Amino acid sequence: MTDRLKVILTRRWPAAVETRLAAVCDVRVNDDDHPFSSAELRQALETADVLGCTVTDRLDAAVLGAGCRVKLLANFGVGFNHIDMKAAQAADIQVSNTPGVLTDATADIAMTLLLMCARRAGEGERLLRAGAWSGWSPTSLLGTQVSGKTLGIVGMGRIGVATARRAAFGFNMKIRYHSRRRLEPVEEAVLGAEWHGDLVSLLASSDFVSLHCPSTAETQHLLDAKMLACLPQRAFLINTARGDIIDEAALAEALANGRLAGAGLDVYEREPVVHPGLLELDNVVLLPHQGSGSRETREAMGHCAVDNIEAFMTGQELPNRVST
Ligand code: 8YV
Repeated sequence: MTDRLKVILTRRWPAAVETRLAAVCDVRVNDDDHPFSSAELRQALETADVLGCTVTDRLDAAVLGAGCRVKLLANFGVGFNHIDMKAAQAADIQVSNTPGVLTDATADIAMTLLLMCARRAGEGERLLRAGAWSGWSPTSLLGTQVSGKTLGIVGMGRIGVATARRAAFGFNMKIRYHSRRRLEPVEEAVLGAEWHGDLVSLLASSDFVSLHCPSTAETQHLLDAKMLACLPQRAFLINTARGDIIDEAALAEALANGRLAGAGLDVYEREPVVHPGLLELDNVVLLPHQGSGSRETREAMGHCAVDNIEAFMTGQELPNRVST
């Protein structure tokens, strides 16, 4: 029994997944599900063989320094910008993630935000709950039509494509995109998608822009004040990717000054802190990082993470190894 792999989960995972893991490993869970401090992360790295981590764990070079016993960071999530990959590599730690299984759930949230901000759904609900609805009127709470408009997608990976499919086939939207990798001609034809090598030209010609690129050194504040100014005044900006791709202060200012029609955000620069300027505005819909938050998806993410842990246990190639 003593040679069972020791796994520490920094957050609670869906019950079925924890049960599956406990059948094959010695698992320690975080009973009250609090986010781990750097000291707790460090202690876990020194005492376990595998750390099941999430976006709330800041695994930087200081935490991943010498003396780690952990040899696998099994990330519960696809994005891994919270892990210093160079430091992990230097400490001989493998990293795995959970791609694919959260594509649909995240694309659904992107469309939720797009529809909510275009049709002022948050504002309407707040008005009604405040007891301030005096009844229907021909001119109250008028939003923007979504069907037939142009959607600009930044980052045409799995989630970008899934969002484009929903927008094109569900809402008859015209799809334009900016991405490192261009789709195959046949994929472009199916979606009716037009590639823009230049981000400025994509921004300038979109009614809605949805971000689906990863957070990397190159995409930090990709949407800064200058780029935000390239969006038409009628445009709405949607972000389900990572908060630091947008300069949040510049976005709050553009929205407050009416230089941008609205925004729908699921992710933030300093989660769980949200820029106070955004909290005051009616033309922004704010969700608390719910992109992958369906029961089915979170369970699938957990099972995907466990598949990687089991492969590690048996010395096999990780199905979802992340490399730099
Ligand atoms: C996850 C996400 O739930 O997978 C991702 O990259 O952004 C989320 O949907 C979160 O990151 C958990 O680690």
